[in-house]
This record gives sequence, C-alpha cells and structure tokens, in this order.
Amino acid sequence: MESSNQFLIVLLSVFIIHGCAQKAPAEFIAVNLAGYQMDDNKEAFLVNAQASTFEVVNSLYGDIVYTGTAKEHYQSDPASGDEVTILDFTVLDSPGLYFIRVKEPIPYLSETFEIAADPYSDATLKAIQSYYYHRCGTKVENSTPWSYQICHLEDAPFYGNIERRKEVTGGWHDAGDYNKFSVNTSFSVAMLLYLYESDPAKFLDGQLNIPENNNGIPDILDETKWALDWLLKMQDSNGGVFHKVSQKKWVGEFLPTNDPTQRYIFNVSSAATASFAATTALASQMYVDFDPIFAQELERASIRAWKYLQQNPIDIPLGGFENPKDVQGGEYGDNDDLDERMWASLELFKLTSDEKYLRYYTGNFWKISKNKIQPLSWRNVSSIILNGFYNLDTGSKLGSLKESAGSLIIAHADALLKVQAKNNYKNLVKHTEYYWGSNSVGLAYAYDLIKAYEITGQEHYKTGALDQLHFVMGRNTFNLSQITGVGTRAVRYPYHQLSEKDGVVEPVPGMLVGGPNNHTHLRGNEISPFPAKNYEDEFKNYLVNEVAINYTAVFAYVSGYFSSPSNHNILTKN
Ligand SMILES: [Ca+2]
Ligand SMILES: [Ca+2]
Ligand SMILES: [Zn+2]
Repeated sequence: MESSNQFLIVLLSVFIIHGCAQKAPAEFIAVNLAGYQMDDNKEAFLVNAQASTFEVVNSLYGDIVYTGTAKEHYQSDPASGDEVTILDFTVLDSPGLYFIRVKEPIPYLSETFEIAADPYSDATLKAIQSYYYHRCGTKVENSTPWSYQICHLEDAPFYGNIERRKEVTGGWHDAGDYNKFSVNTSFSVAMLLYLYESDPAKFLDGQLNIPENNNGIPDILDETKWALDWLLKMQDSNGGVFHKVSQKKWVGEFLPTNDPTQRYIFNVSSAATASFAATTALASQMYVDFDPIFAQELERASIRAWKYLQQNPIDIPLGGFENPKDVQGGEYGDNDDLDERMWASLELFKLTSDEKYLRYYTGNFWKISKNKIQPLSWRNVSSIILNGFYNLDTGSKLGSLKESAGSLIIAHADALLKVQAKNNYKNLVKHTEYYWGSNSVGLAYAYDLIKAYEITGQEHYKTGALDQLHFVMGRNTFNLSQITGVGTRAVRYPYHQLSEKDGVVEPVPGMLVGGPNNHTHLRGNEISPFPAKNYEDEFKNYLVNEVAINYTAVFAYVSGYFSSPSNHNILTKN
C-alpha cells in the first residue's frame, strides 16, 4: 500500500514537473531568444504584468546598459488572452549578451539574448543543414551526434499494381515520418532555391556539414540536388509525376533503418507534375553555372512535365489527389492546380524565354488574381507567381499587368499588417487561422511582407516580417523558440521519429515545428480557449509539434533573407 502510494506520488510529481515545463509562467518577459540585429527595432514583451520602467543588463558583467520606459500596454487579445506591455530598447545597439530586468512593482527577468550584427545566420544554416538529416537511402554520418544507417532501399512497387516497380530511392524524408511527397519536396526545394537566387553571394561551398562540402558548388545547391535527383526518378515516361511514395498506414515510430512498412508509389497527379515542372525549371537556372549537364537534364524533365500538363488540361485526378480508402497518412491533395501550372509557365519562361509560356501565364492572370492570396504553401503558390511575374524582365511589354501584380502584393501586405497590429505578439496569423502548421502560415505571410518591402522599399513591411521572425524565435506566449536548436530556450521534443529514436538527447537542430493548432487536444483532453495557446512541446502531439520540410523551408527563406551567412559555416556539432 505504502509503496504504491509512493509510486503514485512519484508519478504525480513527474506529471506536475513535466506539465509545468510545457508552460511559460503566466507573467514573464518574452524576447527573441535567438537575438536582435544591431540596427533593427528591438522590443521585448512584458506579459500579463505592467511596469513603468525596465533595465537591459549585460549578462556577462551585470552592469545596466540601458534603462527604458515601458511603452504601450495592450489588453488581452483573442488569440492568446495575454496582456502585453512593450519594452522598447531599439537605441541599444552594442553587440553583446543581455537580459531584461523589471524591478517594480514585481521583479521579472527575461532569458538571455544576443544583440549582434548578424544573429540569424546560425539559425539559417541550421535550417538548411537539417535537410541532410532527412536524406533517405544513404548513410547519414557527419561526426555529429545525429546519424543513421542507410534506409528505405526497397522503394517501391506501385500501389494497386505491385508487379510494377520503379527505383525511387533517395530524396528527403518528409516530416516526422519517412514518406516522400513530390509536391512537398518540390515546394521545399523551390523555397531554398529562391533563397539562393535572392542573393547567391550568401551561399558558399564549405558552409554545411555535408559530404559535398568541398566540391566547388554552394552547399545549399548540393543539398537541394539530393532532393532533385529523387524528384527526377518520380517522373513517369509520359512526363507525369507520381504523387508520393508512402506506406499504407502509420504503425509506430522507428529509426529510418528499422521502418518495417512496405512503401508504395502512388498515381501521377497534375499538381505534383506542375510543381515538379516549376521546380526543375527554376533549378535548371540555378545549376547552369555549376553543373550544365544537370541543368540540361532538369530542363528536359521540366519540358516533358509541361507537355504532359498541356495534354491533360484538367486536374488529375479530378478534385486533386486523394488517398485510396485503405491508405492513411499524408495526402497532400490540391483541388486547384492552376497556380502550380502558372508557376511552371513562369519558371519555364524565365529559363527558355519562349513566349508560349508567358502567354499561358498572362492568359490565366485574372483567374488567379481575383482570388485572395492564400498562405504560401505546397498547395498554393499564388504569392510566388505574382512576385515572379512582377519581377520578370519583359522589356517594355506587360507593364500594366505587372503593376497589377505589384498592387495585389501590396494590398495583401497591408491587410496582413492590420492583422498583425491586432495581435499582441505581432503574429501575422489571424486568430481564426491557427490550424495545423500555423507557424509556417505566419512565416509565409512574412514572405509576403518581404516582397512588399522589395517592391516599395518601405520599412514597415520589413519590420512586420522581422516581427514574425521574433515570434517564432521565442517572442511568443510560451517564450519558446519554435525551431529546434535555435535560441537560448528552444523546442526539445518535436514529433520527429529520428530525433525520438536515435538515443541523442537534443533533437536534430534547425527544424520548425507546426505550432499552435486550435483544432487539437493537449494531452488528450484539455483545450485552451485561446488558439495561440493550443500548443505543447510534446513528442506525441504531432498536431502541434511535428516538423516538416516545407515548414522549415519557409523559415529558412525568411531567416535567410535577414542574415548574411557567407561569413559563417556550420560547426561540426551541427
Ligand atoms: Ca559543396
Ligand atoms: Ca494549388
Ligand atoms: Zn529513408
């Protein structure tokens, strides 16, 4: 009796300690745990408390380097229910490690954070490096704690026709599990390539801890080539692209090598084919200077995919891909592939200068532009195609249509800033938009603000995008960085089977988790009335804490935009 009581007490205390570890205290100071750029706005949020003054303290020497007056105080908002007081220390621009101290009426200390010229390059490179730890069909070993043996060499027979087989090994594991999806791989590769395209000088050979880090090719292009080689295998002889390679049912968590499930190739979808055509055309432009033979192969594959799309002008399958009845897990269905087809036409025009691609785009422009811009994702690339078109070199032609694209982007960005102004944590996600993957929705909107900034040069768009980076890097209702291994206090228990099963305490670094999801339960029952609070750092809760290559790709783009990683490389510990 007594021993079982003791057991119960131990259990209870484990639960309480564990439970408390998930929640930030009700009153606290939220900061960007990865730091602030010297020249940017710098704000911390005093949450659920008020104060008139605060101090910024040098964490190494203990001296007060700045004393500030608290600014606006916001009443609780519908997303988080938290009250927030703004502590602005923008004028402090000396590099160093600091924390914020509020003394009265009640004392609070923030976590330690950094002010630096380039605080986000580390996060950016970690994010790009994380794809190496998603490589499939190869032994992953780079003298870091995260390694695994070669996996999934059996890929794969065709679903519904197992006599037919195709060799589709390689690529990246998609997320917490090990399936591989053409649409999501294409989207993730494209975001990394757009980051590279935005400023190639930032990305060098030798920057990452990957086997190809001494071959004269920027490592970011080596990592994306790993996925592109797989995508090329996913193309059928008629140009169509198979939708996915996946198991029928989820059966548990395993190391990649120990995954016991049979995996199948599923049918061609037009959405996969169009994303593939766009991404291979984009990639061909990026590789031409480094590997012209590969660039040609990509171009031929893209054109074959385009021809397939031209021969099949209606969605395949109708209504978008759906899992057969006996198949569970990722579906990645898209019931409107026009945006992906236009994306393909845009990148093929950029690649070939063939006017027929441009005619396809302009002929469909009003169909796409009459819809509100959706959050950028594997399902909707309207942001990418409006920006790509706006920036297209068309000489004196199409000026007014391009202006329309620019106006749409700016109007969208203005609407986003209005949402942000109503959110106490300056999150761009509306309180009704906290669905699966809300962190990547917010960062997709940051991408839109970056584009509005590029068009207009107006600082408030840039500040809005940076505020979103501050949010995912810790200035949120949990005061927890949502990217593994990034910031002084980061998510530790992502749903990522490798990180769970590899016996290494720290998860693979650089991965963005899905984040608050208003449509989930926490530990089985409790749901916060506040959407932004429906989150827990708990391995089993894949609805909020699963990582995915597409989430991390959007993060890498935004973080990469605000960093200069040409002076950095990944240390062997990453
Ligand atoms: Ca390289
Ligand atoms: Ca679509
Ligand atoms: Zn694998």
